[in-house]
Amino acid sequence: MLTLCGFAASNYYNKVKLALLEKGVAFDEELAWVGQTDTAASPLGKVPYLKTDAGPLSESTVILEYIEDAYPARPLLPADAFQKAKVREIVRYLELHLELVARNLYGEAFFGGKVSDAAKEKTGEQLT
Ligand SMILES: N[C@@H](CCC(=O)N[C@@H](CS)C(=O)NCC(=O)O)C(=O)O
Repeated sequence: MLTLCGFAASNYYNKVKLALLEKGVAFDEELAWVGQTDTAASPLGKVPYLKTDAGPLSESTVILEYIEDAYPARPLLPADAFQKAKVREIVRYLELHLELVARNLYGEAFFGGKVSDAAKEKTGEQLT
């Protein structure tokens, strides 16, 4: 059985959760806030991490690759090598050049904080 650990406000957590749901793989969820993680499962204390019968895995993209390999019945990646690489390319762009950049705005967008106009402008430039 798989147990996905983390919290629902994490895009990385939801990335793995959606893959499991799309593939129809059974899993449990375990709430793990930042600061409450199992460092034996996630050495840097980040979420998500996945508990498997073989042991724990961390890093969302690595977890996605594991799920795809371990549960091939409903593949999310195309069989063709080039098309598969194109899907991974989109995922990488979203991770590095959208999510990480947009994260600069989360304090104001989601958590009632304030982001400076300069930070907003810089973030906007990075996203265009
Ligand atoms: N590269 C990691 C990033 C995961 C990540 O940054 N998760 C955030 C929550 S959205 C976290 O755990 N932050 C706590 C920390 O960095 O200490 C992955 O893809 O799983």
